[in-house]
Amino acid sequence: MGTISEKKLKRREFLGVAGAGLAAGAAIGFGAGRLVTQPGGQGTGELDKLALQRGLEPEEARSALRIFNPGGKYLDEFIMISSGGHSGQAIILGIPSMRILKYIAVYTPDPWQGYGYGNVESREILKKGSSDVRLLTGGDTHHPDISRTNAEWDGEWACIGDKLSARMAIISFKDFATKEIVRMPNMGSQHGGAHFTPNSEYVACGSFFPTPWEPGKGYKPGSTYIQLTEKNYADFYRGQNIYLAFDRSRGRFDLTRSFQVELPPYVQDLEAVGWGPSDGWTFMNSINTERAIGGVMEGRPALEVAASQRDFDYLHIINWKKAEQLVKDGKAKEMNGIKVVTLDTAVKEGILFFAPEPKSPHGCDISPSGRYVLVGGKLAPVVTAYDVEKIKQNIVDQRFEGTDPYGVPILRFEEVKAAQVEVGLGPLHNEFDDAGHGHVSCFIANEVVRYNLGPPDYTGSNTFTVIDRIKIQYNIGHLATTESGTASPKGKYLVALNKWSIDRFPNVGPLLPQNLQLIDISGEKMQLLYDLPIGLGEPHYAKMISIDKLKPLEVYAVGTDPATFTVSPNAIRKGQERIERHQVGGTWVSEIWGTLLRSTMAPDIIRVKQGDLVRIHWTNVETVRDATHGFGIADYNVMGKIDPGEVATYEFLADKPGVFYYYCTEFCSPLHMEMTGWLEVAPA
Ligand code: RUQ
Ligand code: CUA
Repeated sequence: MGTISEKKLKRREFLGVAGAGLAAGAAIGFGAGRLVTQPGGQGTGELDKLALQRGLEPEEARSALRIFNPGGKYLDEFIMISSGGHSGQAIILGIPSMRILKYIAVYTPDPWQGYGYGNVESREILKKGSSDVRLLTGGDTHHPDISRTNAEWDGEWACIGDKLSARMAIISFKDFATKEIVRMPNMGSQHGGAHFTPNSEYVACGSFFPTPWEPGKGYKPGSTYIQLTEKNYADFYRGQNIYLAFDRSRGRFDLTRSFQVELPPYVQDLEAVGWGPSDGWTFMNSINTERAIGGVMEGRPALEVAASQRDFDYLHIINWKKAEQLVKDGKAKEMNGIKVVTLDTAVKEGILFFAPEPKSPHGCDISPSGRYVLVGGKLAPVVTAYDVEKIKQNIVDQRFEGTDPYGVPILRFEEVKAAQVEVGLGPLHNEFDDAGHGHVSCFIANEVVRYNLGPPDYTGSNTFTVIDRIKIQYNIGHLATTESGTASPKGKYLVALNKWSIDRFPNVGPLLPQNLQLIDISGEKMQLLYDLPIGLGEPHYAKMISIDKLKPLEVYAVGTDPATFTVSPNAIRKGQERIERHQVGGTWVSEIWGTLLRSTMAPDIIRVKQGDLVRIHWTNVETVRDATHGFGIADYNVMGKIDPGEVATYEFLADKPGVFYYYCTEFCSPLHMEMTGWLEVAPA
């Protein structure tokens, strides 16, 4: 074709390049009237041309303008904390720009952040967060949450769970760094999520795989053994839901005030902790209520077949306030360092109830009013809405259809259901906006589906009806809307966290990035704005908080120990540097107190003897923002950073003689290349 293709013509018409379209303001739908076309109609049409040159459709060009954030401007309205999946990290992004601002090392060492490479503070965090089996240096982060005041996020702390080894981590939003990891007792793995109670008294989290469970003794990783048979599984394996007591002033968990509820050996899945009418209650999904154990090579059907037989599993309903009172009344049993409300006690005292739920469900989310629990059917193409008021009334009235094999009362489905919304194939997670809508990810249909909630969340007609849907590329697992999971979501944006991304990006080999897609949810029709490849582990879940709720530090006050945000006992001032050698037990310790200031590492010569334990306390005495210094020693696997004002300790055994270089790894000044030193290890 000699001239312009039809498609291009159409686009040119739309862009207003053809004909009279270039006249003032009429040019292109993407606001370029203001940018390039001057009043009076004398436009250059430069943006139009650029869009054409790059083959961009008008909507694509418009989307680019809607989210583009030039350097130096602060146009982002939200900060998103996303899990980094099997990278063991958390990801911080700006929304709507979708720019990645930080990876936070949580369960996995990271040399840039000085996490796990000789740095003592982070080593202690990883050590404390390990099990008795061994030091754990990997994790599978799934679900973050943010600390709450009156059920609203206050932006002080975040927590994020490790699915792999049942751990919970606390991150401070003062410095976006991990402060503590705890290994949750009696649990083998977790997938309930991480959920702050409305005033951050506890973080609730449920187990995934049931653990072998010695009655009265519980489970200890690395020692409890009960042979895996179908009978033993039913009789001597158990799930758990934990309430980790949280000390918000220190940002630490307190196991002595924490408690657990023992659950039947179903595979417990995601949960939610309520507010408003659901305050005091936890709702939690389950799969495999068939109690299948697998055994394809032992003559049994595959687990996924045997575990999907029944049309209903059980929504677990836990009265956690009552459980807390039972613990205070001394009715819990101590097992492996935590108080456990046993299954028998939970049944007897009215702590635990079930409601049938179709069918191997996944996400469990509470509507902004606190009135509805929305369950994504996964194998059933419906979102089931449970009415919390009905649940509570039926419990008061003791209206049950029977009990499960462990005596747990089962509510009648029809009595507690508010509605079922037919959404499509593979519904997983529900997130909400400020206009009474739910948005559910449909994994098989590759869609986000929007529906109306019921009153008081949505008071119009057509309650619990699908009103819009948008295609996603591809296989959306999870999604996040702004401040969903609180009483007042903000609307505007939705991020789809997709598990597949085939054909979205240039091929960089068989391991493909995951794909995040930004969607505008402010209008009647949802609109796709942007794709963001994430070259890290799978982002299972994310939370988006209004940026003005965060009050991060700019620098640490000089001499700060970031673990506690107080003055470190090892803080020194410039001129107070010193080296000491002393014996602890049978070991010689060379202990160094040094300072970092552009462009000197003092000391710049450290002489020790082979076999010494070398302990270096660096105080970065800078007071200027961004004056971070790095630290790395050749051949000793020591690496890290020391932020302005920070005191950080690095430790290693100098077991090989030689003369080793160390240097600042951050290009911090014109004389950065000179910011170096020597470590001399004299042969023993
Ligand atoms: S969430 S299995 Cu739907 Cu943890 Cu990813
Ligand atoms: Cu300090 Cu480079």
